[in-house]
Amino acid sequence: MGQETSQRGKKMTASTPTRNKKLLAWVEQVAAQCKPDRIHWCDGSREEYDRLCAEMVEQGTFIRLNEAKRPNSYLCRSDPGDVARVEDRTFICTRTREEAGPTNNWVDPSEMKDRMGRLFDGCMRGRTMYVVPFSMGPLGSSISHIGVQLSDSAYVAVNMRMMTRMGSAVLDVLGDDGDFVTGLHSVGAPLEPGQEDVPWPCNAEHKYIVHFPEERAIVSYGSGYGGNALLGKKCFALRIASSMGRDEGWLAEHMLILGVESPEGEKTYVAAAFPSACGKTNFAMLVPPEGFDGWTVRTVGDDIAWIKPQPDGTLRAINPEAGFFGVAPGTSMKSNPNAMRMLDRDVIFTNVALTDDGDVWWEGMTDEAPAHLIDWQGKDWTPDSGRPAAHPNSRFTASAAQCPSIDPAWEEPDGVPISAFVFGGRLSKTFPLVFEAYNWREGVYWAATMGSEATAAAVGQAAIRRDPFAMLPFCGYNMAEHWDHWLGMESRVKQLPRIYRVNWFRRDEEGRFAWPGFGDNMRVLKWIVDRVRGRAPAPAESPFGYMPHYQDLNWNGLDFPADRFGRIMDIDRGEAEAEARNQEALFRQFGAALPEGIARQRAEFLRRLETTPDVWRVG
Ligand code: O2Y
Ligand code: MN
Repeated sequence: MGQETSQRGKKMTASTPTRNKKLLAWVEQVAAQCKPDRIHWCDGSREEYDRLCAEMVEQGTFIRLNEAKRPNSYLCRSDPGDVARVEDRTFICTRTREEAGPTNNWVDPSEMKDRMGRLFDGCMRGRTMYVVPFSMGPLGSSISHIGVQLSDSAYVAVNMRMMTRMGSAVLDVLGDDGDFVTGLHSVGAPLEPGQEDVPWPCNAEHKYIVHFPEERAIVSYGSGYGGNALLGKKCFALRIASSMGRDEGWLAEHMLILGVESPEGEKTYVAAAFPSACGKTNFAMLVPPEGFDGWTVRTVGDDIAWIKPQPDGTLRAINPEAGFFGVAPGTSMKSNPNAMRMLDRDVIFTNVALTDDGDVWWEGMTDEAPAHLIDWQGKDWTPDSGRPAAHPNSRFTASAAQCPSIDPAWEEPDGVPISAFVFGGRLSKTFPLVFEAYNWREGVYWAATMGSEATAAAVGQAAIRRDPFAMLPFCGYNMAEHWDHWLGMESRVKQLPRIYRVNWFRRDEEGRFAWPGFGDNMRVLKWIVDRVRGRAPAPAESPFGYMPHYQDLNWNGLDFPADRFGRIMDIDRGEAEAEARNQEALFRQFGAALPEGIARQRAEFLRRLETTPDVWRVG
């Protein structure tokens, strides 16, 4: 089990499980600043995990679930004021404001360090500081990178064990001189001597999620929740890693990775990016519908992809994470049977509801809600309470290894070869079910301009909330430069994947979803695979891009006549023009940083629309 030292001004030497000079010096410096009562070096063992969970049960942070129904699983309720990522408190502290770009919050790095210095002084008093060494990506892979998080939260330590490769083995890889990304985290709630702790300590007044990309450093204060506190995820694997990728010629993207296997055993890997609330985890774990005998979809990752150009001209990708921190509400046997089976055991649930027999429940898990629950705030709940039983952002943390659809190559150190990129948003109109960009540059343009409608309430009226590459809150540098980095791949990668846009959320004249979604998305996925494998029939050429004809999709097992297909594929020229004009506001923000290549693609799209009929229909 990991090593613990009591901190009374002691120097750390013999008792530490590493001789890494940078790490020892940093731990000592942080301990002197934050003044924890104890330091615990996490070894990542099962014993350590069980002990920390048992301590959190004792402390009232965790509730152990019914062992017969949900073995080795826990429910945790956060503070009601600490339930999600805090984008307005997230900062990219590059040397200049321009380097962070107009879509990131920026503060001068030295000013931010002064602010953090004041907040972190003594902030771990009365607590244990956990030293959490972790690898993003398989240990020893040339695509992987190491981080160390110092945190005063045991919840963070146990979640990091599931979400990353964590513990002693990482220190072995790090060696005496290896480098790593630093992640300093405090819940910002020091304890006075004798002061009783609360189940979910956090700081109501100050929250800061700060990145120093040039120094490969993360500092997080005041929140214990999700992406604010599990620093390997959004902070490292996206914000810091995107900056590393820009400097080193690779990509850190907010993308799932899945592998489609044909009945003949041919495997095609696809990476896909969607804004939130588009069913990303469901797509990553898709179960093909009836009529797709012999076809399977395997999961490599559900959230983040690190993608590197290879000497052989391909792009290969890894999932840097080792677990899933998925949204619980809406997850059901219908929407995602693989996720439901993954959650049978060894899960940490955060902010879901508790059933009377010690199990969990959330909105959408079953058609009918149980007659009585304890809600995410610990209050009695009945179906007529008029409020959700689980918080809409409630989560499960589960190890990827226990996902039934996990791909056999998910831990392959060299990653998997990516043949297609898929981008999508939640849009009730204008965008068809699927199209393939005419070329790489156009694909980058379609990814840069993606987004979802701001509200579902006013269907057809809502404005598009742009979320370029689904990276708006996650790009560690100027977003316009990110687009340029993608454009630059054209000259650096010989076997460029094709790029697709999909829209599962188009609505019909009555305002209902026009596409069944979930497993039926396989019909679109198979067309994409057929295209990249060169076996799809010649597609139609639309103003957006290449599109399948009705007969190019496999309709086995689904009654979806050609006229319905026509209605989710047709293009209204007026709407398309309005879309192109609307993109101008997005582009204008970036001023001179906007890549020429992106502006040109928009102009070309507008030119194509000049000769488009009022309603373009796939023949
Ligand atoms: O609210 C949080 O802290 C979690 S955010 C999150 C978690 C898992 C996967 N994606 C996301 C996201 O915001 O994209
Ligand atoms: Mn995400």
